[in-house]
Amino acid sequence: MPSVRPRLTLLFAAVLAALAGCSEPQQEKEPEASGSNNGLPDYPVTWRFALEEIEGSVQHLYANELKERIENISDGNIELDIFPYGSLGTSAHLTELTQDGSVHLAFASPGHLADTIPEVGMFTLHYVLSDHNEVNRKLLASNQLLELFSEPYAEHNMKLLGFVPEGWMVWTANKPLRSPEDFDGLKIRTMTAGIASQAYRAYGADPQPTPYSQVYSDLQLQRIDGQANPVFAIEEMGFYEVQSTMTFARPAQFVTSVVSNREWYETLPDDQQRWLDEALTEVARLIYRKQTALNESRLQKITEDSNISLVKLTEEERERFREASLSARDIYVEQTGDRGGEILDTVLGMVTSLKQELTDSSSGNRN
Ligand code: 6CS
Repeated sequence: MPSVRPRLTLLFAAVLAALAGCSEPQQEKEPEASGSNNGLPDYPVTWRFALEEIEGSVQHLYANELKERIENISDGNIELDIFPYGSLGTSAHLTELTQDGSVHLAFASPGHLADTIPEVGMFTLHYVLSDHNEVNRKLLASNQLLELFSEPYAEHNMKLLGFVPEGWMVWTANKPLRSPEDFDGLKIRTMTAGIASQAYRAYGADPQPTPYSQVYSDLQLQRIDGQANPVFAIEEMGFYEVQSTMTFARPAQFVTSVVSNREWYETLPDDQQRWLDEALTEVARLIYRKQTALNESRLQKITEDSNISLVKLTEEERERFREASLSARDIYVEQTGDRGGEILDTVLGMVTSLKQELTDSSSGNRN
C-alpha cells in the first residue's frame, strides 16, 4: 500500500506556499546583457516537472526518460527536477501551478482538467477510441490531434506538448460489471471533472468525483463501491487490495497531456526550446511500448499477490456498454458547443481512417 495517501494534504499546503515565491515563468531567460556571462543564461537551468502519479508510474517513467534526454541533449545545461504525486498537490493544483509558472512542466489528465478546458472531456467519453492499440497509438501521436486541442489549452495559458496513453481503463468493484444494469446505483469513483461522470451516469451509476489520493481510503471504508484506472495504477495505489473483481471492458484509454506554462515555452531561448522539443519527440516514440509493458507486468503482480477475479467482457457485452454510453457524447457536445462537436467528429473520423489504413496495409501484406 503506497504511503502517499494520508500525508498528501499537509504536504500540499506547505509546498504550494514554498513554490508561490518562485513563480516567474523563466527567470533565466532575460540575463543582463552586461553580466559576467556575456548575455547567456546562467547554466545550468533547472526546470520543474510535476506529476499526477507516484514513483514507478507511467508518468514517472516518462519523466525519467525526458530527464535523461533533456540533460543529454542540452549537454547538462538543463536539469529536470521531478515532483511525483504527493510532493506538490492534486491534479487541479498542478494545473494552477503550471498556469502561474510555478512549475515549468506538468501532467494534466483530462478527467480532472476538463473542468478548466471542457474540450478535453472528450477523452473521458467511452468507446470513442479504437479497440486497436495501433490505431490509438498513431492517433495520440499525431500532430493533427495536437493542433485540434492546442488553442483551448493556449486560452488557459498552457502550451500543450503532447498526449500520453497510459493503458486501458479497467473497472474494479466487489462484483463483476458485465452489463449497464450492474452499474445501477453503484457508487463509482470518477475523476473530478463533471464530464468524467457522464458515461457512468448513462449506465445508471451514482458517480462520486474524488481526488486520486482519496480513492484507496474511500474504497476501504466502503464510501464508494468501485473505481476505474489503468492496471499499473490499480497495482501501485493498492486498489486491488480492497476490491474483489477487475472487469476489462476497454471503454477508454487513460490519456493524459503534458503541458507547460504557455509564456514560459514561447519565451524560451531558441536552443532551450529545441532541446525540449527534441527530447519530447524521443520520449513520445517509446512511451507507448513502455506503458504497455508496465501494465502487463503489474497485472502479473496483482494476480500473484491477490485472489482478485479477472472478468473480460465479450464483444457483445462491450457493444451494450457502447450503446448505453452514447448519451454522454450529447452532453459533451452541449457543454462544449461547436468547437467540441467538431473535435469529437474529427477524432471519430481519424479513428475510422486509421482503422481503414491498418486494414488496407494488412490485406496488402497478405497479397
Ligand atoms: O484516477 C486518477 O485520478 C489518476 N489516475 C491516473 C492513472 N493518473 C493520474 C490521475 O489523476
